[in-house]
Amino acid sequence: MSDGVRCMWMRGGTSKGGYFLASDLPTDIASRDAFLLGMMGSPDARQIDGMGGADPLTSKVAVVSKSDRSDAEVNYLFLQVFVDQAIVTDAQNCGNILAGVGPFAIERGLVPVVGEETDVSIYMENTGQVAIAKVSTPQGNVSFRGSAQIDGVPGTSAAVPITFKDTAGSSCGALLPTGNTVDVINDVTVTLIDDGMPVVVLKAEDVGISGTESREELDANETLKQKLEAIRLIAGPMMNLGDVRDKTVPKMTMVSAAKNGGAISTRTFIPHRCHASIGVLGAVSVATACLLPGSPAHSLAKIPDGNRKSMSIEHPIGETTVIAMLDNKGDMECAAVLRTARKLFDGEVFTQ
Ligand code: NQM
Repeated sequence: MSDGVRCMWMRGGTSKGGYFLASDLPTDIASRDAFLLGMMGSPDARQIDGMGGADPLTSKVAVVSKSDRSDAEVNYLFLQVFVDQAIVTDAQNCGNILAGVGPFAIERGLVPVVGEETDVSIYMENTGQVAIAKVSTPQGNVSFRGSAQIDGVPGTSAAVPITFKDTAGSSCGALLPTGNTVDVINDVTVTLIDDGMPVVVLKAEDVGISGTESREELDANETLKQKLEAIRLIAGPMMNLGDVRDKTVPKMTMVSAAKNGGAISTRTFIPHRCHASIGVLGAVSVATACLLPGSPAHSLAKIPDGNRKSMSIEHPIGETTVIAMLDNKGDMECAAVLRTARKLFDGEVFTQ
């Protein structure tokens, strides 16, 4: 394809990527993926010949369309474009890129503005759940300006609070796909959990780190990376994800006691590089693991009282707060996370 394709580039939460209307992309998946790899500049560690930022967090795509479902206004398909391999995968969702979907859908005319704030209901095709994003729409238009701050993004922007429901078992079929709160893989105690994102939760000390290391230090720790990948390849089939060699799930989250007054501290591999912070749905899964007696996270976590728990999930560059709303049985009813988003450009992108 030598013609340009209409695209909006946006920061969504702590990620960045291209937002497309489904109708602007080839319908054939092989042609679509070839286009996306070319426009991102993959495979290449520097993505020098494309739009990608040489990091999995900035090599992402949202494909959005009007929904004909009764419970959602738009459909959102998330695609991860690998940086250094010719792979485009829909095997995971992304709650950060999700933050840009509401504003994008309004700007493209898929959803009407209804007042100062507009709720956009979004069907997440990757996992089959609906999220509600509140978008700031003063004077009939999307506004990205505001006073909300999220760790990992300088400055402030308009708040985009997102509420998730029914995230348990999004990709694995059950919150605890093995039926156990705890499993042991390669002598390491793990919780295999999926509350919106499949995550292997393990104690940092059990794989030889303190949990206070920087992203750069962990990315340079080849021994740790080998240990994590060995556990991940065994965990994949146990979590009903099949062979995960070429998949970006499950994520690997190492937990330790919170250092800054939060609920827990985390370091997450997504899965082969350390996350600069933590994914949105990844944070929801970790928060849920904290609530499960017996899990490696539970013994380290500081859990607030009450059925509405504000849980600060600490990460290498700050924290992400998950508001967990529990039902009377103590199960997670819904979770909310504050994100922000920003439009960076609107135009056409080209592939080779
Ligand atoms: O867990 C990175 C991100 C993500 C995913 C990743 C995400 C989520 O920070 O919902 O947002 O885990 O690959 O964008």
